[in-house]
Amino acid sequence: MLSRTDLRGRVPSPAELRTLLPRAEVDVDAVLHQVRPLVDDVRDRGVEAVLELSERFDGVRPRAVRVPARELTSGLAYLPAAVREALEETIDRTRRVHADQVRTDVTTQVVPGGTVTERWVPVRRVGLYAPGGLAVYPSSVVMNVVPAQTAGVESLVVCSPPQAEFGGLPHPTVLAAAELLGVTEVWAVGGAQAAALLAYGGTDTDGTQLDPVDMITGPGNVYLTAAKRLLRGLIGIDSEAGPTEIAILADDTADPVHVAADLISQAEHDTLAASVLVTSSPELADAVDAELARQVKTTKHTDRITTALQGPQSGCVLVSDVDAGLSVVDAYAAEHLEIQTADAAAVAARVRAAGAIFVGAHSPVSLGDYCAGSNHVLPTGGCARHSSGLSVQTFLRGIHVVDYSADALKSVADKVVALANAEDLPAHGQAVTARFGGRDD
Ligand code: HSO
Ligand code: ZN
Repeated sequence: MLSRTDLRGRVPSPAELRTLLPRAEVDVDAVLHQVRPLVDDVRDRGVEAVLELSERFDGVRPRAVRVPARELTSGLAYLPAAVREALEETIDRTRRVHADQVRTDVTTQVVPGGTVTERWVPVRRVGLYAPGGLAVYPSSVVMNVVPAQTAGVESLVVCSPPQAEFGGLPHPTVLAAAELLGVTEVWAVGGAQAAALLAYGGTDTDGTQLDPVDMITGPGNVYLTAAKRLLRGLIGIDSEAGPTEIAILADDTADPVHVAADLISQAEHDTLAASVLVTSSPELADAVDAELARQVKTTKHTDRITTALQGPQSGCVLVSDVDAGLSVVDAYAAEHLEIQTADAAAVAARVRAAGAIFVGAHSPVSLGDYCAGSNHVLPTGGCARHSSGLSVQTFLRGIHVVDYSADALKSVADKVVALANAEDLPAHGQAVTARFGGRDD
């Protein structure tokens, strides 16, 4: 079922590996020319343009962008008790993990009378996106809102596409998650127009002001990603999200039933989702193929999953041993990496690049998607080589506060002057010596 790449007996370089490994080609550039006019239209015509675009892309024209306060609670009524309990558990676990990420200001005494403090200040206002599309994602509301709230962001708005089925409101499970998190501002807008409205702000149909944000986070389709790329600079963004990915590093101790189930679980998101098995055991590869064939038939979204598993972005990579497998998974830098090998914790500790790592037989990715306490907004497309998933840190800025006394400045004045002169910027040095009668002694 999975196409195979045989790397046994070879040790390709990281650069070579990047070309050998299966990976989706998601061409954000290719849609930029379609997205730019939409973004400009929202900048120029605000909510009127947004509502037209919602009608065109979501098949519904909401009465207003901002969900009225009385509708915010409507989602909870729709929610089955078991789902509410599960969301509450997720919120609690996610809050506990993210509370431990809070950073405290650190002051370094560089010399007597001379200090540098790193002060952590939350971004003032953020827009958090929960996608619609093939599935609805109340869990993504939790994963965006919890780190922002924990960081101390004072103003946040959740955006999610309007649903024709629900009268132009976002999906009720999204509203319910927002309500359980204490979010008071939700906008019914999706795609590129959501990013543009968040960046530029506007005036709603009833005259309410929709304030622009300083930063947008959260995954969406390629149009939202393209809009975020266009707007970056005016606003901050998290790393660009492509289709979801799972890589599993497994040896002959792995259970093929679990491996196949986990590969299928992420393929369920999207026909472009990537499921990659890296294994030192050809027997396991065969058993996983057989299991995939059996399990795919019995699950709900068979067509979507089959397309994803058979796509060029999915496959099985055979390696000589777990060490070689580690080089492969590091080069691939998966959004999600499972380690299903003997001594999984020790192997996991050696991984250098992954959005999140799931250790051993009882830590499937879908646990992390919902209830582990970890964040599921993670870097895709190899971005895990340089970026991290969403965390409290995403919403904080570190500001250096420099505080030197006269003596502390004087004691280093000659060094500043020397460096300033070396860079042919003597006025820099004079800004220091001016404080000591123009002399640098
Ligand atoms: N696996 C997705 C997150 C998700 N899964 C939400 C289910 N719901 C990207 O990490
Ligand atoms: Zn998932």
